[in-house]
Amino acid sequence: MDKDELIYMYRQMLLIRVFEERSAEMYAKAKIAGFLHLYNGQEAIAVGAVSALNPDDEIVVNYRDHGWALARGCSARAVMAELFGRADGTTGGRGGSMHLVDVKRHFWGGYAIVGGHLPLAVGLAVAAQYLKTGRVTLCSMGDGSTNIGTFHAALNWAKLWNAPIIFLVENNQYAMGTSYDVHSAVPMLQKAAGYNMYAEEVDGMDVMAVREAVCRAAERARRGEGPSFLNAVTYRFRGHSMADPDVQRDKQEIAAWRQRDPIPRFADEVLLKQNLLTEADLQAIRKSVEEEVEDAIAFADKSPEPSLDTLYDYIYMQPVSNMQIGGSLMRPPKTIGRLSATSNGRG
Ligand SMILES: Cc1ncc(C[n+]2csc(CCOP(=O)(O)OP(=O)(O)O)c2C)c(N)n1
Ligand SMILES: [Mg+2]
Repeated sequence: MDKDELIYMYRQMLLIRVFEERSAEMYAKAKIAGFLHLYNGQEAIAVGAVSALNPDDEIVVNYRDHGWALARGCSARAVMAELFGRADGTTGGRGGSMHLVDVKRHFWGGYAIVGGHLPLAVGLAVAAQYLKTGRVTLCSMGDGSTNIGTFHAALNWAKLWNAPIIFLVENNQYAMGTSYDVHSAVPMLQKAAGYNMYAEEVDGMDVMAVREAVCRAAERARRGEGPSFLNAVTYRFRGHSMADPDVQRDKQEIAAWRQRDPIPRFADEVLLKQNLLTEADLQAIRKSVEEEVEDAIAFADKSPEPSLDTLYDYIYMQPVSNMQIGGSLMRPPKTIGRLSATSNGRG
């Protein structure tokens, strides 16, 4: 990789971190409704993985998706507008935090049902194989998802069909507040071995290690060698979502993992050590990232809410008018407003 590519990766990780820190503030100010799952600590995975793929390779992820959308090149403006539920968001304000999608960028989202996206990812991979597009599908998931039925169905079909897919587990070692040892009967790689699938464990706090592992897996898929399984060991620095006070994890454990923060680590071990950047350059990058996020917030704030007239759009393949759907009973009442941020569930 050349210097500019390395600096780009650093900036992308920092952009995700700053974007999410500001998102948490916007959530507290009730600018963002619904759920908000932050990616702090896991940035090296999305940035490393995306850097190893072609722009038209397919990516499918779970609800912890802001970092993936930004790493894939969605603008901070569009992602923030989506979090705000506004018309200029990646999904027109309809999806919100957990359903960021950008079809142009082959970024299929953003799924809230744990493990629900895995069979969809296998479908994308089999389609690419059938149509001979040469595209690889990358499907990321949490460690908790690896206990669910669709995980096993997806690995089975992927192996049986020799599908060009990479299953990337973002193993932050917890499903909500439940640790891996408590939620899973066997070690992670044994699950891949159950389907006789090529597997590797990778340091998810090291952006270059993730990039190299995904490169290897993508090359295998393109050579027709079928699916790969990567267990990227990582840690999230905050609670499961904004609704989680994070009382179940040990404070010392959190502090120890924070010492391995992938962003300063990459700056120290690569950028500064190889004299690619100075401390002053790092400060300048931070400033430009902070400005970009500030601009995204201002943009999202000004963006309009989706019009009520479009409430039933994108539901049917062949659009029908509101009247056709159900006459006056199905039409939205004129008084309907934005859902209040304070009426959220937990999540
Ligand atoms: C089928 C299903 N069951 C339960 C939930 C509630 N739920 C949301 S996230 C989550 C934990 C998932 O943990 P993991 O897969 O490790 O992902 P992480 O949040 O750590 O990224 C649970 C149980 C859900 N969304 N879907
Ligand atoms: Mg997890």
